[in-house]
Amino acid sequence: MAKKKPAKTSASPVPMISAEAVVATLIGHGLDTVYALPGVQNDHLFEALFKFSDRLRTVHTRHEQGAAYMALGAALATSKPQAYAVVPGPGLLNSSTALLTAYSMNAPVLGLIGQIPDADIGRGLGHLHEIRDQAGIIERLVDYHALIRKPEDASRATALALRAMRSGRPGPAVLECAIDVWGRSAAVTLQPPLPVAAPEIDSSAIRRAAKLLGAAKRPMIVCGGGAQDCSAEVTALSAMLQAPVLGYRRGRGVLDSRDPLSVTLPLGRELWGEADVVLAVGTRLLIQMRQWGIDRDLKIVRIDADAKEHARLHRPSVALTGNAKPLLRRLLDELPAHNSKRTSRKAEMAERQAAWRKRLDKIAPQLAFLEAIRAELPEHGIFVDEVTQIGFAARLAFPVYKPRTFLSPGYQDPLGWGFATALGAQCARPDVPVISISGDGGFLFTATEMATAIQHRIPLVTVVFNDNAFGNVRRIQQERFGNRLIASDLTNPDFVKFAESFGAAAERARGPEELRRALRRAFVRRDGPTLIEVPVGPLPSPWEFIHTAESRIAMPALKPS
Ligand SMILES: Cc1ncc(C[n+]2csc(CCOP(=O)(O)OP(=O)(O)O)c2C)c(N)n1
Ligand SMILES: [Mg+2]
Repeated sequence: MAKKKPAKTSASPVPMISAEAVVATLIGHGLDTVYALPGVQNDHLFEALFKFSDRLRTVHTRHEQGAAYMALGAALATSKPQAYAVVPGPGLLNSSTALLTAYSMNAPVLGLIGQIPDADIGRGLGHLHEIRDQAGIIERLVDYHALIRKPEDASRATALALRAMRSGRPGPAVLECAIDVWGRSAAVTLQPPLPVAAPEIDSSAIRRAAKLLGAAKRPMIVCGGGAQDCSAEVTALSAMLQAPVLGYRRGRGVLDSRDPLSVTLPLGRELWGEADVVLAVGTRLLIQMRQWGIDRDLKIVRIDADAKEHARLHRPSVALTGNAKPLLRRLLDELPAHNSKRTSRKAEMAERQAAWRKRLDKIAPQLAFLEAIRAELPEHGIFVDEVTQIGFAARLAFPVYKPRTFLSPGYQDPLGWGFATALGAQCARPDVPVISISGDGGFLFTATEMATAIQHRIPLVTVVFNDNAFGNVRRIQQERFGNRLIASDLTNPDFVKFAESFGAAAERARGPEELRRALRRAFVRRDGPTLIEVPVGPLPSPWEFIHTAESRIAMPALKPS
């Protein structure tokens, strides 16, 4: 999308309604799209969206879940704040899974949620879409929430929400506004973006971290979602320390997979067992600490935007709080003075990677499909993961070359997030191809958003791996519950005909070679969506590579400080 000028921020008050103040403030903060589904409580908001439609695009969806997931996908693909707008009650609840997922992924998504008439909030009169304690429900989902009570407050409330989404630990925020307040007019001063306070960098902690890492014999770096904007810094640190960089799911792509020091599971587990100092960047370290264990020989240097995160499970040797990028830069400046002489580990790592790649042959059918996708998806193309067999394998073995090109849900792992999230990623990044992979189960969660893809000409390529089952559940029932199959077989539509009935391009690909050829055709089609159905049989289990045992002697978790 062409860059548009931000809206002028008025120094002197101008008469406008609350909805106009909110929309103008979004534009003033650089937002260019709102994902939305209208309804009577938000009529004035949509009137304002109409008025500003030359500067803010409204992409309407077929279900509120789709709108919120699209905002999430746009936020993950760009790292910029994104907004969605829905009615109260059912609209809010329909969007709540995506909001929950945005929270668990620290993604800057702003929900604009309607309300019943201002004077009646909390009175239980049974207004259309009224829900008990809507603010209380929202407060359980996001860290920042406000109710706009009058037009004079609307712009500042919006700027405060957008600042909260970028401050400290990033994440979603919600603004509520009542049906009558959206349309109320007053003299409004538009609020320009508010500065985000950065915590001061603790130089002595940086020095301690540099000394620990510099003296380490087997340093290792673990990246989570909080490292996605620090690719250059992590790459430089990895080279300086000859430290392998583990990224699983949210940390993938921070260090290019083509670098032999870039690892995922299960080699990461092996390396965790050998490490003497770990630098953890924007990750909860849950798998490492809970599954792989921690002992006295392992020192941890932790970088996290949230001070509360450091010692939830284990007190680190050095805790650095704040945005990872400036902290890593300071560490890069300090490290050469303390770093040991390092010999290259590239050959050793390449050999170990190859050995693990052989063992991963157990999931060769999934890997063959991933190879076909990687061969056709350009370097900057975005892969959106799902809770499906090909997705589990992708988290382990799909080569990722750039940050923010592998979107994998956080710990919610909500089945059905993929298709709509990918639509949002493609909307926000029309300059690169985006591919969504789903199982037949997950795809049908938001498949009706195919209408959105057609209406807004979103050129997303969607691959549905169809085994006519909640395959993951079915395999567990077969292997661990004596083949007592229940609620895991699925009766599906013809996915090709389904997509075609919306007006999408669609084809069926049998096997990796056909998939590759179908993808080649699909990625050049930029005027609308493509669906490729890939029929598959039962696929081998990836779980032995994910649910692994300890690689260190586990110590009981320390009490949080
Ligand atoms: C919201 C939600 N509901 C249920 C689950 C549990 N679950 C995990 S995988 C799965 C089956 C997935 O089926 P499908 O999308 O067809 O993928 P397959 O395993 O067959 O490849 C289910 C039901 C979940 N992760 N999220
Ligand atoms: Mg399936």
